[in-house]
Amino acid sequence: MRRNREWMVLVGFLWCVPAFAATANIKGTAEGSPISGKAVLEETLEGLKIQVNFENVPAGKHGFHIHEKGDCGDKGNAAGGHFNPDGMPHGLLNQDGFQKAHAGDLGNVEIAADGTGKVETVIKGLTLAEGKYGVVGKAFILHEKEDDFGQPTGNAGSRIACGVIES
Ligand SMILES: [Cu+2]
Ligand SMILES: [Zn+2]
Repeated sequence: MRRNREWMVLVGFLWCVPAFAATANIKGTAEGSPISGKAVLEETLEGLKIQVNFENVPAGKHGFHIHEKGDCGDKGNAAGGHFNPDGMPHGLLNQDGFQKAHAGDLGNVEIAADGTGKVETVIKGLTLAEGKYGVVGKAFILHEKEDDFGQPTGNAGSRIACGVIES
């Protein structure tokens, strides 16, 4: 019996091995919007590496977050609020940590005059595995305006692009 149980634990463990990489295809929410973003997420020893390459975005700073629902309908509004499993105030996750920011608070993306911009960050604690801090099945949202880190969600305005995180 004991041996049987160990075997089941092993199978269970293999079943739960997290996806190693995930992607999101970010698209403009407005009809005919040229905005696009390709996101790649990878588990690393330092944390979850998130890389996004944006194209055709208006120049300047734009708030960029993970929102709680993987649904880009209704101009991105169906994605719900910021991913916030701990019920914390809005902040900047990499600086403030999980006890002082939403788990989806990635800050701002700076877009150059040619409409391109990049996100390259590693966030300790977020994961592609299931569970409280799992981001697969949630959505990236790019906002119209800069995230000024004010409450409750950074005053970043409407949702100009959205993409569901898929493993
Ligand atoms: Cu947002
Ligand atoms: Zn937030």
